[in-house]
Amino acid sequence: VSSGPSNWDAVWVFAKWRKQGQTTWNHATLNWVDGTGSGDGHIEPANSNIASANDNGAGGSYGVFIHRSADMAQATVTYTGVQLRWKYGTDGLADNDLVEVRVYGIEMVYVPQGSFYVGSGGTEAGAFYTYPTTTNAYQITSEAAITVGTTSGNLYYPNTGVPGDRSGPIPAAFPKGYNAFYCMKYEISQEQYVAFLNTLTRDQQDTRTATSLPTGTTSVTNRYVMSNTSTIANRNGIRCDATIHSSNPITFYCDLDGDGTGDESNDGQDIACNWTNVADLSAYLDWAALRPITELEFEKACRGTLSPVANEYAWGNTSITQATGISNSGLENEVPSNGAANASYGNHASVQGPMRGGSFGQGVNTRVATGSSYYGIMELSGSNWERPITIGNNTGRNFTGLHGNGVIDAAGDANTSNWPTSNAIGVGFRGGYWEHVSAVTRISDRNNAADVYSIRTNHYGHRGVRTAP
Ligand SMILES: [Ca+2]
Ligand SMILES: [Ca+2]
Ligand SMILES: [Ca+2]
Repeated sequence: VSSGPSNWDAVWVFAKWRKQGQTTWNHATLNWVDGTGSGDGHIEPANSNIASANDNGAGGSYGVFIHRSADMAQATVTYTGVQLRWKYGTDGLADNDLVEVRVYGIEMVYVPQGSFYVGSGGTEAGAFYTYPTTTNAYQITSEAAITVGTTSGNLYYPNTGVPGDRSGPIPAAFPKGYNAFYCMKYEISQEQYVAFLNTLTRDQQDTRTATSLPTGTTSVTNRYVMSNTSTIANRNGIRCDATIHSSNPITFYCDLDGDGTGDESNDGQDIACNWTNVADLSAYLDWAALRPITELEFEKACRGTLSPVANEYAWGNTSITQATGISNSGLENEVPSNGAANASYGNHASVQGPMRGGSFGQGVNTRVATGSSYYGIMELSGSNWERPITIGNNTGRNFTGLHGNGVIDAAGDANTSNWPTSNAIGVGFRGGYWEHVSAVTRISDRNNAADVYSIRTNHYGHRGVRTAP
């Protein structure tokens, strides 16, 4: 659309490859000349645009955004004939090498450059305001460094909950949400996490799952590998077979119905992936050549450029309707059993876990009914508890917004400079989750914005972003 949010949805497309006979997957380097699809040798179908960045500094990009280039709303886009030029020589391949290629797509939403507010002027715990008036939200108008403190006009926040050290500055390099970025439309799904696991080495897979699966293990008692339980816990159906090879990579699959056959239509592939820790999330984002979202970008992704509404949820008002059950469980059309629901929160006995990404708003395509943000980003309030980079401690403030390069280390961890690591310092929580009271799911709630938890549990999830090329 060219009015209102003036933005578009896109798909982030990247590829992995391996030579015939290899077990190890590699990230594909795509051609980059000027970042426009045609200039890069890619083929753009009519009414589409292909955009990318010079990620490796040598004319190579780690993926491309493909999006509609003409106005269109509430309809399905289908493109055929997209072609991406791969710099396989750069990746060490010869013309006659035989290779296997896997191509991935992640739904993203474009958040345009522009000024916006953090804090709503409401009563949320630890919320941002313009010192000294707690009812005045703080406006971010550039990517310049921000002073945190108690001089009139500074960004500040009350010491309610675990909001951080109330210190600064927030350096210029810290992504503030003023500049344009792409944000994942949904939380990382179980299918996406399985796709990631299934390109890893056995050692990496062992690190990125809760069940112990080291080389030498040939049978698995607890097969739901993210919760490490023998039965499904809180709707995470990711598992592997009970009998596994002693050293080869394991094939994981979704099996929400628990019948031992993976990736059937009712196996919950589109359910948000819970039972993940910060190191899992960083590794996924590095593998996908994305990066973590910051808590300033989180508020922009929710509120957009609109004036804040005190105590608002991600859809821009203070009214929230709880999902009280699940229909079509695990199917691609999974929905709350009460059609008016727009969020998963409040620990309803008939929900007890995240739901399918985009499951709210049956037949009514308004922002409030669908529980969507200003830009159409889903489940920012409720579902899984998301883990943005905090401005509440030095480790968080030192984040510079580097993107992943598609490659994680041999142990299975992300290895991008200034990213959060397994100790989870520098990361907090935003948006609440399926078990929380509604107040914690508000856009500006910072009750746990600098809280440090490194464990895997049934309500931790995430989404990634990428600075716009
Ligand atoms: Ca199944
Ligand atoms: Ca969420
Ligand atoms: Ca990396």
